[in-house]
Amino acid sequence: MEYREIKAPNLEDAKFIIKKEYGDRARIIKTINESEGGFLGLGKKKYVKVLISITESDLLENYRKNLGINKIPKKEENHQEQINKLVTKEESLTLSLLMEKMNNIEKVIQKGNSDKRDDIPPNIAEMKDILKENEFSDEFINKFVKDALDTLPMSKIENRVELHHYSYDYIKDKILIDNDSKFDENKKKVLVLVGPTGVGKTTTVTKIAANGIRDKVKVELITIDGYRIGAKYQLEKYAEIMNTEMSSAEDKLELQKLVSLSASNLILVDTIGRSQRDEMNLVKMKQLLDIKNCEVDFVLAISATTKPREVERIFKSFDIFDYKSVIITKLDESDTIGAIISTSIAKNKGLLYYTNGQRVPNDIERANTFNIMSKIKGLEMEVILKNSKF
Ligand SMILES: Nc1nc2c(ncn2[C@@H]2O[C@H](COP(=O)(O)OP(=O)(O)OP(=O)(O)O)[C@@H](O)[C@H]2O)c(=O)[nH]1
Ligand SMILES: [Mg+2]
Repeated sequence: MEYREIKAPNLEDAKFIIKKEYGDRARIIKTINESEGGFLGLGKKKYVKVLISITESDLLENYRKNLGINKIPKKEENHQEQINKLVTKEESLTLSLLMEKMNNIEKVIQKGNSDKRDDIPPNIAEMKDILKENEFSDEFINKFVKDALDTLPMSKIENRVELHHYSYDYIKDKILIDNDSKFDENKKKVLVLVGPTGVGKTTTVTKIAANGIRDKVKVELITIDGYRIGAKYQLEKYAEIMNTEMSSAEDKLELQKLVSLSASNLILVDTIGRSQRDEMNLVKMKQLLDIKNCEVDFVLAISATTKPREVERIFKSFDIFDYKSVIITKLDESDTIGAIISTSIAKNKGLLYYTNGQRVPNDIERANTFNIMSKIKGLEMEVILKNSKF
């Protein structure tokens, strides 16, 4: 079974197109009235979207009939050639129908050859699109589709809201939250922030410090970024404002000494931003950060603005630090975090914080499943609200 979405100015036009394109055997499943454009609610253009089901053989047969082509194009033929062949035969249709037809032909070829969505029910296809829109990895999406098809009865799949509930729980149950990294006055803990350049490590270190101080934790800041003009100064300024200790370590011995002698409960180490491609310097930094005789957690800071294809690479490059958890920074600049969520799930890393602005100390939140799930766009509002704490 194939599913098609037809867009037309009104239902009558949509039916005309459906009849012309797919003949009598196309079945209308759903009609949605929508509007687009306009300004402040004025001048919106109304249109209707109609979802129909049709079998693939009928579909191709109808294309063939409509376009006056006797042979169904072979699958191995170049897609563009197929489209060109079909389009050049088309002389009588109006330009709009022609455009519609080309889109549909492209979809048939794509679906037939690559996506294999032929058997996917429309609600699962829609959820697949939502996950894609949120930039979840292909691996995550494919597993989701498989699990949904394997575990859900058809009655639940066909109920859109039920499927949204399932999807919400599916993702929520997989997200890991780092709840262990609690800072208290009875022990000494070192938190080392590593990550690519400019993601907001120094800013985040100061935000965590300020929140620690607020919670009556004795906090100390250490930077190993003492060489860069301005880098040390940036942290020094914040330490001064927060009235907390701040030191700079130039080598492994110095760092170890500072940590061993510290009487603080939370020692935050700010590191030098390193590109995920700069493997040599990442190894050097790892050697410097080899702190002994103390509880040390490495945390990867990664910006929500990172391109999806870079996310996995960053996670992988910083593997040498054996980081325990992840901080998502700059969520105010991009709220598309599917790539970071799916990669942290795949790599078994917990989410610790997310930051959502430049203001110190306000723009930081401890991660929990609810606030992370609320960042996923496209899920039904009633599903979000039902799971919301508020
Ligand atoms: N919009 C936004 N900007 C942020 C956030 N966190 C940090 N920044 C800004 O990002 C810029 C870089 O922040 P830093 O804290 O210096 O980043 P860094 O990772 O320490 O940079 P390097 O040490 O050079 O690698 C600054 O302008 C910060 O104000 C955030 O959550 N949202
Ligand atoms: Mg920095």
